[in-house]
Amino acid sequence: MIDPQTALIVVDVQNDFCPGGSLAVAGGDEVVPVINALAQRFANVVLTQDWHPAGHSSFASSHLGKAPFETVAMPYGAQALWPEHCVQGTRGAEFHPGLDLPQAQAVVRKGFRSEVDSYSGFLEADRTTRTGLGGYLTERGVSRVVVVGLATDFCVGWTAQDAAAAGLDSLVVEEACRAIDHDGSLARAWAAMAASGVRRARVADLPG
Ligand code: VGL
Ligand code: ZN
Repeated sequence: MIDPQTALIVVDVQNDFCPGGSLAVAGGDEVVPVINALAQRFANVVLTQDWHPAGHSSFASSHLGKAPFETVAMPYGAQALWPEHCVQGTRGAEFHPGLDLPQAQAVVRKGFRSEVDSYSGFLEADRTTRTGLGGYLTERGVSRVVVVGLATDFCVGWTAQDAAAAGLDSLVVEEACRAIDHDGSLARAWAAMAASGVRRARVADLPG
């Protein structure tokens, strides 16, 4: 068993990010058995869930003349636009049915404010509004996180970087993640994670 000061953060393993979903990540469903097995070794498991209202500002369909993967200027900076995904209460927003984590202790929803996106499980895209996950982990005595899920180059990467910025030891397990990889976004994300002090590991490198 991995020590109780470490938490596994399972990011956005939801139907819309898996094959057949509206923002499908190639091989997204392949992380499910890897995460199920890995999670058995953790005393603390937390999930994030992308959870957008209909008409969310990160949807291309909310901006006249814009297509998915274009960007738009938001008050907090450039926002990438996506197909409609993870709309609150829809099947696409549900966790993948194969995800078997009854032991998970908390689910942190994010992206639920119409005008602000949130790739990170800690800090929304305005880089000011906190989700509460940092406080939750600190109160629980967690000082290390292992981040897995979808997608490596967006929600996993931002979550892992914000964990490091919050002073947590932050590690991403590469074969428990899959990427969108649009326009070099995956290489950029790994570089940004490395620069932020996020460690990159494989399942075999983990203790316990
Ligand atoms: C994500 C794009 C938009 C993710 C969420 O989970 O990586 N990517 N919303
Ligand atoms: Zn989203």
